[in-house]
Amino acid sequence: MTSKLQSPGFPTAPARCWDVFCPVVDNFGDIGVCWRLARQLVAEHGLAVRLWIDDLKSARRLIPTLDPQAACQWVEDVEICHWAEPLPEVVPGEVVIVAFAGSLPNTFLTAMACCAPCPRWINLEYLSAESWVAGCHGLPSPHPGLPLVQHFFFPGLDSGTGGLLREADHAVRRSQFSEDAFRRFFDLPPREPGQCLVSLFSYENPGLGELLASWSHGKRQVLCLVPEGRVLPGVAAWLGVSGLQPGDRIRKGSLTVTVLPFVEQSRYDEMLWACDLNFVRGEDSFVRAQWAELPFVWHIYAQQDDVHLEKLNAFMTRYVAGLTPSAARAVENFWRAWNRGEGVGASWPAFEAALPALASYAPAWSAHLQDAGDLAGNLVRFCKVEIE
Ligand code: TRH
Repeated sequence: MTSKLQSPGFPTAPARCWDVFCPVVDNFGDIGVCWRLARQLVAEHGLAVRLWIDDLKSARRLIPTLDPQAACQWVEDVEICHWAEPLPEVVPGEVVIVAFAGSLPNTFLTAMACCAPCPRWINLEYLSAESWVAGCHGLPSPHPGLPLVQHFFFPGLDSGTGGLLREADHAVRRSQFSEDAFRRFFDLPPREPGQCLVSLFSYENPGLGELLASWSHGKRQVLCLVPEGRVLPGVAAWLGVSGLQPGDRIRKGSLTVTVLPFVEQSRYDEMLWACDLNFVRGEDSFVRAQWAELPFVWHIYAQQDDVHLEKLNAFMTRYVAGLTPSAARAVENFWRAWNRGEGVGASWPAFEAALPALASYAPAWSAHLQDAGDLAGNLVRFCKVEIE
């Protein structure tokens, strides 16, 4: 891309360069999606990606080798740049993606307007299963003062949306997964006969105690893997301990809680594959649980005025449509209870009874989602970038 910018100090963008701007919300969140997308664009589409992150310190949790002091660095062939104020003066790439309602600095927008041709400008939205999504996917939104047009790109469940992120080698990695190797890595004992393995990655939840009590009093042995994170203080409080660290293992009745370290995304995938049931949250882990083809429970990110409950309903309506009425009811009741933090203990038994049906259904649901195509590939096609 050539630029009419005259400043001799501007570094030019590498060939086939895409800029991805990732605002870090709530000390963490959206980096999970952007980091995955950036690596996939590089590895599968041969693009040069500059990933701009405003909060490098928070991002380090997901990208452990990241140096939070470095303005620019390379990790896994992605150039990670600090999205600082003011932004360093660079010539924009041929595609500029702004994730999750981030807003670009005016200087960068002006630089985009000076390019010939102007970069494709994409507003990468949050995932939603609501019915309006397909109608809004791909819509243009002209900039009021500059000759730039932003396009909305919506992840989604159906063809006609942007689809969901899924690496091309996901099925191969999944088929090569060894539960023994996974257990050795995390120093977990061999599976006891009949034991139910659960991963618990969620936000703080007032219903947590009821859930742990149901498992503790249940007939079936439950091994609950809790990665370091926001739910851990609640687990510690319920167990009556002052704090929990990775490696801690505590038994109470039929329940054994094991705390795991926060691991890189590919290892987290393995955790999902190893378990019989996964509690996930937000957006990226929620999608990964569906690719794992196993029963899961979604803790959606809470928004003002309970807007998130509508999104939860929209997804549940779609997800349960292929289940028997009793399994569908069990999912709806338990997921609602978990998201409201009320009635968790009462709705657990029916949900537990539905687990075999959910396990049988999961591969078909995953296959259905794959019909919408992979988000990175859909994005590349949308931007009409030639692929060698
Ligand atoms: O962090 P999240 O709560 O993200 C959310 C959503 O994106 C939400 O829409 C947003 O508004 C909010 O943040 C602020 O949950 P999510 O999306 O599942 O991201 C967590 C990431 O962490 C995901 O990429 C999986 C990854 N992960 C690991 O890499 N290792 C781990 O050990 C664990 C537990 C998770």
